[in-house]
Amino acid sequence: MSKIHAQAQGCGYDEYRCEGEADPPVCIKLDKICDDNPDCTYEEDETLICEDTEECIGPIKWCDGEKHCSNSDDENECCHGDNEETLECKNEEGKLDPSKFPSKCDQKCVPKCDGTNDNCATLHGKNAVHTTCAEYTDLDEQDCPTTCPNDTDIQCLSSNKNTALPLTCLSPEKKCDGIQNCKTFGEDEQDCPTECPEEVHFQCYENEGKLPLECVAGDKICDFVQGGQLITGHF
Ligand SMILES: [Ca+2]
Ligand SMILES: [Ca+2]
Ligand SMILES: [Ca+2]
Ligand SMILES: [Ca+2]
Repeated sequence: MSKIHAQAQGCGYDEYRCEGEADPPVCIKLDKICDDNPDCTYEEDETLICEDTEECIGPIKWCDGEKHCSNSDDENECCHGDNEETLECKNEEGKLDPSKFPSKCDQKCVPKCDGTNDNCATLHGKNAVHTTCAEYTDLDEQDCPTTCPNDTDIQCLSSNKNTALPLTCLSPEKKCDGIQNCKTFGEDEQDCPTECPEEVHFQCYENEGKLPLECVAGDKICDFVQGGQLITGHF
């Protein structure tokens, strides 16, 4: 056990902080762990034992990432809230949020289909101050669509080389509108025309070099009067 571990829990360096919300916390000397006498309110100092050998392991070595029981009893089930209760991920309106995935081990809602494994499968340090996720699975990244629903959609390139996720789909009007909507590479604003086609006689030069390109037919004029908004009118 590190010094930081004990200190941060409000107990001394040579003490274990018992489970529970007691204030001040229940602190026991380390030699009270596995001494055959329950000292903690919930008796975890005596009840965390290897099933096969019945060796008492105690709460500090339980779920610390290191195997102490020959059959790994102490490291097998280290999830938090690992119970029958189902975790539901809801949005602000109280409806199920399809963009979130219930990461049951740490009882959190994590981003689904964002290209990153966020689903914690095994936590370590059940009794540590800072629990860490020891193992992730990609359950939150399975069955994700990788192409946009409409053929005309602009599909932004993913910043993640190995996956098309997160999927960003833009409506075609977002192409060359002067706003970089594909956040990572901005490809919706690349290869955009910079000159008006020949059949159109001029472009509005106040807008020169900027997108969106405003092309005006020869029988119209550019008018910049209205609050800087480009409007066009006839001669
Ligand atoms: Ca004890
Ligand atoms: Ca262990
Ligand atoms: Ca994810
Ligand atoms: Ca755009």
